[in-house]
Amino acid sequence: MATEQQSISRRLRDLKRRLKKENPILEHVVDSFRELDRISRRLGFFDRDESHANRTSWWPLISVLGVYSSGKSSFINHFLSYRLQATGNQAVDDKFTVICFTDEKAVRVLPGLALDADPRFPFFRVSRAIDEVHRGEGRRIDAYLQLKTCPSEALRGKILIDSPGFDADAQRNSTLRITDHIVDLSDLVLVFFDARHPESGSMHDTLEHLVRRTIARRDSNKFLYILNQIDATVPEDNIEDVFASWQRALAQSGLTAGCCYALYIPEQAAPITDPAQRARYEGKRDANLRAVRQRIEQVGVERAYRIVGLLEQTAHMLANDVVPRLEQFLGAWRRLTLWADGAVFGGALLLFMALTLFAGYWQGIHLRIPAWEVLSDYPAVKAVLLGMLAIAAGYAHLSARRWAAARAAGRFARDPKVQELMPNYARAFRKNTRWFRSILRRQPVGWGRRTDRTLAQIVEESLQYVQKLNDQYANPSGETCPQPECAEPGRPPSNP
Ligand SMILES: Nc1nc2c(ncn2[C@@H]2O[C@H](COP(=O)(O)OP(=O)(O)OP(=O)(O)O)[C@@H](O)[C@H]2O)c(=O)[nH]1
Ligand SMILES: [Mg+2]
Repeated sequence: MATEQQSISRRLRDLKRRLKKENPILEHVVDSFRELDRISRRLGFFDRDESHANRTSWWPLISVLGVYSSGKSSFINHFLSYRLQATGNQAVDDKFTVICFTDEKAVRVLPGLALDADPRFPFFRVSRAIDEVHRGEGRRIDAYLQLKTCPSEALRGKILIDSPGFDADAQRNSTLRITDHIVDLSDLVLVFFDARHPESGSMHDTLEHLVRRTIARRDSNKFLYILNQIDATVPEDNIEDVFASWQRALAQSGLTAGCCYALYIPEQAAPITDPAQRARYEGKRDANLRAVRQRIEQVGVERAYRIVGLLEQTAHMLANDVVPRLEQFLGAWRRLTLWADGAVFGGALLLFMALTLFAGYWQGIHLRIPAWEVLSDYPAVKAVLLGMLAIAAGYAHLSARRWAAARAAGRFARDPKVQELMPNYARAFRKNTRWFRSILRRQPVGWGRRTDRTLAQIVEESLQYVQKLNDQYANPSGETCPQPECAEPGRPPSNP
């Protein structure tokens, strides 16, 4: 355990060192996360090997999702200028590939376990999340994930995720769970569509899961919708019609404003013979590829806001969710323990009274138990008997506390916020009900006015970080879309 903690603090030190060069504001954010970790450990909410800093990707994360065989992997290879991912017209990718930079010359492929067990990557402990939706599947993490390292300079300081296409029949809950996880963590989500197959089942699934369900998100501006393979429209020269019908499909799924691009991958397309048509298609393709690239390059900005946002969110969560729930738990535990003690000791007293009355040991208000009087010559035996009685009473009280703790914890089992972090809450409940903790204590262990002030200070700091980021970036939200195909907010997406 101690080594786990050392390795967490070593990791955070490494992170700070790297961020110092890249973005000094984030370097300080690491310290604030450390403070939150300390508070969480004192509350018993975190183990020594846990850190709030592990709940996010510190590197900008770009995911490529969408229709199968739409060219997701081809786009990644084009972006990296490296033939990293296999491409082909059948469903090629059957698992998610996390791609990160390496200084080595060669590409390495590592199993999903490497991602599941390493807190520096965005899939840390994702097997648990998979287990929640599909019991036992978490063990098969290698079937869902792999890690590839690649020496392409375009990748330096970023993480890319390639994904299996959305296939109407093959979608399983675990895959959707991972997709949701990726969407939550990503700073930029490229959703790919295929200009060749506007009506496929995969298209329908993509519209449902990655358009309809995501448009109401607060961070919906991180989604870019890409109609790929528009070179397929060259023979009929009907790019406008194809684009318009794609836009209608998006609009039917609720997307009335969003960043939409039409393009094709230069290396994959057959040459266009007619010079005028070639110039038109290539002009469109290059402008859109440039715009997508620009958004990818900008993603470091979004990442910085995301991390600062997480800091504030975590401080709020501890003060407004975790601590009030622990207080409620303590209240329930106290009441149940008092009831159980009352029942056990009251019952024992009643039984004693009934037996002694029945045996006729009461003379008025005086109780005379002959066997006890015989023992008056043996004080040591009396002391041992009284000691045993005290031990039995202590044991009964501890059992009542344990029973009450289990019952009180059970009351929270259906609370979705507790369910999400069940192991953490269970640990904090245990810490608060250890045998030497008084049931009369109202404040959770590790909580007090000072901790409350520290959390308020962290929230204040996070606002200051946001201001500093605003000062640092001329266009902090990265919301504008400097590309020709982008729809303006509030207006339907434009035609090409
Ligand atoms: N003509 C043309 N073909 C393309 C383009 N992009 C990709 N392709 C071809 O389309 C097929 C599918 O491309 P992939 O990159 O494997 O597609 P994917 O989305 O990664 O597919 P899955 O991983 O199976 O979901 C391959 O045969 C590519 O050569 C494009 O812009 N134009
Ligand atoms: Mg692929």
